[in-house]
Amino acid sequence: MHRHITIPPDHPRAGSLQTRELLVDGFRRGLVAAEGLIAHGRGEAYDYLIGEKTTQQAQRAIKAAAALLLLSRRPVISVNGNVAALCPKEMVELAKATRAAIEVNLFYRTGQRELAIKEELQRHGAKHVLGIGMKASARIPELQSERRRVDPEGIFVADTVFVPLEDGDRTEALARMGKKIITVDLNPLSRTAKAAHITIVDNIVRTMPYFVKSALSLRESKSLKKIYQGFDNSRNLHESLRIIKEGV
Ligand code: PTJ
Repeated sequence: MHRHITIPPDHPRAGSLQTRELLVDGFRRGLVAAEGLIAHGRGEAYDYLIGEKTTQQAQRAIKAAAALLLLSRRPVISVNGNVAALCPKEMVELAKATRAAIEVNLFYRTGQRELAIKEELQRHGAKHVLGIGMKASARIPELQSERRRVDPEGIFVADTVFVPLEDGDRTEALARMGKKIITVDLNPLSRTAKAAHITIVDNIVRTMPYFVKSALSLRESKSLKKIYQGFDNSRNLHESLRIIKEGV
């Protein structure tokens, strides 16, 4: 029997508790890895330090990321268990807004979870989901075992990959393959945060609605290159760290 808790809407930490419930529910539905619950706890700690808001730096990073996806010829959006539990609808909306492909790409890969995530994305309107089963047959060089498998029609041939909440080894390997990397990571000190070209230091729950809106509003823009080229990720990470240290 699963316990269901009702979170009082006036609880001072209602938002954060609701997000936890999404993950726990995602775990019970077979979307989230047990390790994903721990990863979220680490994210929460950084979120607390950053003030649980989408900072101006994060807003700038989101706009640059939307511009880059729109400029790319073969953009791919990578979805893992945590992302599927927290924001499946927005991932599909972003893919549609930027004409990106969606690929399920798991760190703790199991066929069952892959399928559950694919179905969750389809329930939210995804037409075609890459990276499932034998289709994930190409390999990221230098990585070991199951963690290196990617879809030969997706991440393997992508020019830009959006990999939120990603492990450092894989982000670094994808960057070495010459791909432009966009990530969401609340920890500005992580290897993923440093290896990516655009790091959105924000909770993915807040990021995604803003990301979809930005992509939709930039679709006709003539300044995409300017927006993307004006973005400096090391400055972005430096400023995000300063906010954590100094609170402003
Ligand atoms: O579903 P799978 O098998 O692909 O596994 C997914 C996880 C997230 C478990 C896997 O990719 C993993 O172990 O990731 P890491 O190495 O723990 O990195 C996740 C990063 O995301 C950490 O730096 C966290 O601080 C950060 N993070 C966690 N939750 C959030 C977050 N960043 C933004 N928003 C969040 N909600």
